[in-house]
Amino acid sequence: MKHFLLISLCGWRHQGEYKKAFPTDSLSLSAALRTHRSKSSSLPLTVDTPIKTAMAVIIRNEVFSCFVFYGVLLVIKMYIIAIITGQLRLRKKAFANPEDALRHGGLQYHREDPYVERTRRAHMNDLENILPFLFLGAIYSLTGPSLAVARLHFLIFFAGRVLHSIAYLFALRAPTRSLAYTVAQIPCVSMALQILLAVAAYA
Ligand SMILES: N[C@@H](CCC(=O)N[C@@H](CS)C(=O)NCC(=O)O)C(=O)O
Repeated sequence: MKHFLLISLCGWRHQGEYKKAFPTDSLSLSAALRTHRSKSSSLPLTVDTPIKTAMAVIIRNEVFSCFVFYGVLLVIKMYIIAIITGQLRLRKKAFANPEDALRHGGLQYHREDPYVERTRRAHMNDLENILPFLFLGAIYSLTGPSLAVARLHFLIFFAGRVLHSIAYLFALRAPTRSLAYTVAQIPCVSMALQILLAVAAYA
């Protein structure tokens, strides 16, 4: 995987070759990828085909696929909180914008509601934490961790963030939310340190 990072960085010199191997229209691209996949298990990791090799590594990387699975679930979780916020606004008649309030009964409903604000804070906290995870997890996946260890990182983060949302939305007794937040931070700190170690040689 160190080879991968290195060849990715110096791969810009091989763009002509990349364009030949991976045409820009999607049908030709998928055909080229299929051909490459069928051949690549016998291909040595050489610097003459850096981008092809890098793309094949990403596509075949099971840790990356595992990361994508949990990452996408967390994005869906965030969408669900946004939908809940919208529904609560309607139910509690608490609108953030005067035009919405006018449409739903009058300007008096241009106001804040404590529970709508709670769901907004849950969403904000997701943004503060899940976006960094999406960055860290993607890079970490490419540093060559074992699938079991990587899955544990992703699963702990996922479980911690789901519990954080539940604790926030249902106002569970403290310190449930703080504990969930802390548990979810542990794999993130671990991934950040492992990424730094993997790239320290290039700093
Ligand atoms: N921006 C956060 C930073 C620290 C944090 O994320 N704390 C967790 C555990 S106490 C939390 O749930 N904070 C509540 C929040 O962000 O609304 C804050 O202001 O609290």
